[in-house]
Amino acid sequence: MAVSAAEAPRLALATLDRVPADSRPLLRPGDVPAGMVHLGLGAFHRAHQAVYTEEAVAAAGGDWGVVGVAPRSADVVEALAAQDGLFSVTSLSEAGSRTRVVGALTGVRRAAADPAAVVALLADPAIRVVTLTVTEKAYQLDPVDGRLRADPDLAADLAGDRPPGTVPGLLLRGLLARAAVDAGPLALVSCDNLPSNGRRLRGLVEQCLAAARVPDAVADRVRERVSFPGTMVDRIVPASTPATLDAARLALGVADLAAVSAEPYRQWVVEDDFPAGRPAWERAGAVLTDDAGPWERLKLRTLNGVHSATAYLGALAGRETVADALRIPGLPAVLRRLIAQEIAVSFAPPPGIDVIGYGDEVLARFGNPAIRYRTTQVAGDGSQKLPQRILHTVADLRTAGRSTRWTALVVAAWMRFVRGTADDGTALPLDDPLADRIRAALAAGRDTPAGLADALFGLAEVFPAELAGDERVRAEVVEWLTALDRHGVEATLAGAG
Ligand code: CS2
Repeated sequence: MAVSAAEAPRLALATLDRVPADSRPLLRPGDVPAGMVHLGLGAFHRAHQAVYTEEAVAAAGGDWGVVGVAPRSADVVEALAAQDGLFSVTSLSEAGSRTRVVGALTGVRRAAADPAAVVALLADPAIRVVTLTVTEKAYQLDPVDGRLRADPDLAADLAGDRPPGTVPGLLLRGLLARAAVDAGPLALVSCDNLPSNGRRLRGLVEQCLAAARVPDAVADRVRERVSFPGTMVDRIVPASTPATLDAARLALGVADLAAVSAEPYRQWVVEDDFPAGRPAWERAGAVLTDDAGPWERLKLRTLNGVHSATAYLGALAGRETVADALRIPGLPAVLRRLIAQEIAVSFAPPPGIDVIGYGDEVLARFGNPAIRYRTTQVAGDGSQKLPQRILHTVADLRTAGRSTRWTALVVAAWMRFVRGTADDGTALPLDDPLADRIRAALAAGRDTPAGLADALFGLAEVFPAELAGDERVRAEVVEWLTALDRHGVEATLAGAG
């Protein structure tokens, strides 16, 4: 029976009996001892690793309860704490929706409120796997060369001048505390959309050890006991909205303030390098492999690259969601050409995968009208996303002497997006860790297509020197910028055949 928002009790262990039987969790928080920590309690983790881990433990057992740590956000921690760690995932498709409560979390913490408790948790011998979904920018790595960024908060964390507040700082202090008590081996698993995410995370830890001047013997002890499996993670999970919470309440009969909604599809490819064991994620459909690299390139270049392309062009054309943007006449055809003529020929896919077919499925997933993924959400943090999503493709196409026409359109769309005005004159948000640098570059340049291109190609954190100096790519980008400037997105795409 539907209950109104005001009268619905909160989702919690004590109210689970009010939840329809087929929506109840597979595990009861508290029944399974903690074995994992997850850093980053955003919607993606709740709809992805938490679901896989709950299903794996329900199928195969193991002490793999997850302690969820939010680096900063208080809201999600408060909501989950009040719900005994329970939350629901609603899978949305045109055919209907299905809501299920997930019981993977055995506890939640907010690092900013008590960093020492999180460092102690990372040093707990019971913890043998740490997964991360903290978004690209939280790694504080330069997207072009993977070097640690010069940032005052990070520097203070690495110097040990204060309790750690950044993700690299928490990891470093946690690993050092772990080595000090000899807590045993650990897998540190990046589940963010970074290129070679396992290698990037290893590089991050190495750079932190060096910057903090950790003595060699201690650094060696850390290195010997930590593995960095690479992963490819995939599920389209938009930010939750009041409508997400309403849908959960209607389905469950109780109020869930940590509810998320997602597409039904999900995929997880994980390198099987866990020195102290792992949940049987394969029992939940994950693929365990020796090398996630080809999967990661497939997904970052095709799914995420095309997501970003749709987001920039869609936002410029005033479309609120990715699904709305796909209804711009001519856009699906352009995206198919981008995939077939440039992305698919830029890298070696996993054996047996046809990139064009994968791309068609991706476009069908983006078109799911039940998923309201805002174009401006995908468009955010472009300086951190563009390199692995589009620019690595451009670099490989250049090396092979191939055309970069469609990837140049995506670069031009990003440039026009960060300039801050949609085709109808509406202001667009610049939500990016390099926003100040981008604004300064724009202010110093001329507001012409060539001036815009030159100003932004000069951002060395985004564009490697060889790419910024490539006259052909620059000319293609300027040509697209000129067309977008004169005609706007819709007419440009209509004439783009
Ligand atoms: C999106 C991703 O917001 C974004 O940048 O491209 O979050 C995307 O939805 C996921 O990677 C899908 O697996």
